[in-house]
Amino acid sequence: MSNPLVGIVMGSDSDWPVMKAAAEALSEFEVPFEADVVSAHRMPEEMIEYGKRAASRGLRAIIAGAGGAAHLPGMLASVTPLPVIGVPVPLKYLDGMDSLLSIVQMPAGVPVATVAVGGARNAGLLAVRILAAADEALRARMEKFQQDLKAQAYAKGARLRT
Ligand code: RP5
Repeated sequence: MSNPLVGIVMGSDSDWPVMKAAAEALSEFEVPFEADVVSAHRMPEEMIEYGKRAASRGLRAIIAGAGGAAHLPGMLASVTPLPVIGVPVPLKYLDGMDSLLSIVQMPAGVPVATVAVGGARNAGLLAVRILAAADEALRARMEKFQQDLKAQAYAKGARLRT
């Protein structure tokens, strides 16, 4: 995809079944993105390089997902000025609590916007909102999306009543 505005990174390709929901959300809003495996533990130098170069390459936000000892979002946030959205990926044990706590408990001064365990779709939508803050057309699309959500909720309620 040319000129990506959002970088989706994950610790392993095994995270993709969860992380692809972020890509789908960005695609719905036609936001260009890139998706890569950048492991904090298995390729630390490359991970730091990715974070350092992200802003100058034109990215405007990073979505980082990892499971277990999930250090990727926080480490990226420590080397980039861009907003970093962390996605806790649930693994076989501990229901993703390990990943959630690894990502959410950042020290003051190094923020990571953490979504729910497995919440990659919301990570994608949050990235859209970040971009929409300075993009009127994108903001209008987000408002339409929100109106549609409300209409769907009403329709479901109406089904219960009939
Ligand atoms: C984490 O280890 C990755 O983010 C992934 O969630 C987990 C397991 O990775 P694999 O062993 O499946 O490659 O760093």
